[in-house]
Amino acid sequence: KEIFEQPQVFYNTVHAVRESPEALAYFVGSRMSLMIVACGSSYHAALLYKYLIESYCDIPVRVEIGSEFKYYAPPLTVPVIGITQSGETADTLAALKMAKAWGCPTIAITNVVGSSVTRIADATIYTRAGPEMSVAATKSFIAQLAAGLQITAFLSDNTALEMELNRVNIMIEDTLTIEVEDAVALCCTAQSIFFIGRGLYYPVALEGALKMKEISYIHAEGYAAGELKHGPFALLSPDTPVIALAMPGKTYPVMISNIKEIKARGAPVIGIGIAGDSELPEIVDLFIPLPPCNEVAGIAMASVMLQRLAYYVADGLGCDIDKPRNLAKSVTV
Ligand code: F1P
Repeated sequence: KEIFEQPQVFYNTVHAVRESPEALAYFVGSRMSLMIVACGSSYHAALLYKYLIESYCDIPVRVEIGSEFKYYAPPLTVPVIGITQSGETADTLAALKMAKAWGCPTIAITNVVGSSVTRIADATIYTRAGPEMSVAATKSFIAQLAAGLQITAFLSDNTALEMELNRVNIMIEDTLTIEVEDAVALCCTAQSIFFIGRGLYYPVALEGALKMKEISYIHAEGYAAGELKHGPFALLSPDTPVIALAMPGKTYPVMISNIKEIKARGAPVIGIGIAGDSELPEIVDLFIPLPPCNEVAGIAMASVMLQRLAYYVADGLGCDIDKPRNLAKSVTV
């Protein structure tokens, strides 16, 4: 249900952020650099923000894992953004409090009105995912992505990007019915699964792997595609499928060569790309075609596709999808 709500969630969040001029004004004073802190899926959203804001706005962005912030972050007086669906994640709250104590302006991006993070931060931008009951984040991640894209469009004054965002909900809708049965069957028997991507698709791969391990209990790793040769190649085998995001853009040619290297080492590859691609289907074991799209829609569509894959694998293995073992919806201690 929550996966299916995502087209509307994307649309609602883009429009809600557009209507938050006071909170957006906090970003305007921060043209020098930004820091973002978050945990779990929200951390993966933060990595997407870094790629987006650095490439569209030329603003350096540093991203820290909430639980590591206190060890690595030097006192800086840059604006610090905390992304947290629940607004209650202890490590993210602690990081924002530290940032405030250093005199940094703080901005919360959260889904929950009146949550603790809104009382700590100087300004809040709300995502509009609605209540998320499932422990694994799906629609809240897409809402965070929508907010990040709209913030990027605002900061770069990029009306073309803003226009593109008006269509992404339709593109997500088109992703919800694409056939994944064969890929699910391949994953259900896997010992371990690698998810690989490059550029913006690297955080998407990290999030895909997190969804898979959270709800199906299959060991999964997200990797920057070029890093696989620095160790994980040793693990490649016919029992270790690799899910490769080979979407159009500047990372496509090098993804194709990464996939060939993986195939040469005996691992089956599920390629996620664009319908009509003549090269990718020839070199992978299974091809999942997404409708033709640009990069912005592509990251949303690929994220949703990986959520669906994890969902059906977990379902096939009889897992309790909404309440995975050992996990809590928000980690408050
Ligand atoms: C962070 C998070 C979620 C994850 C799980 C535990 O939550 O890691 O991404 O799905 O529910 O917490 P939040 O800070 O975004 O609320």
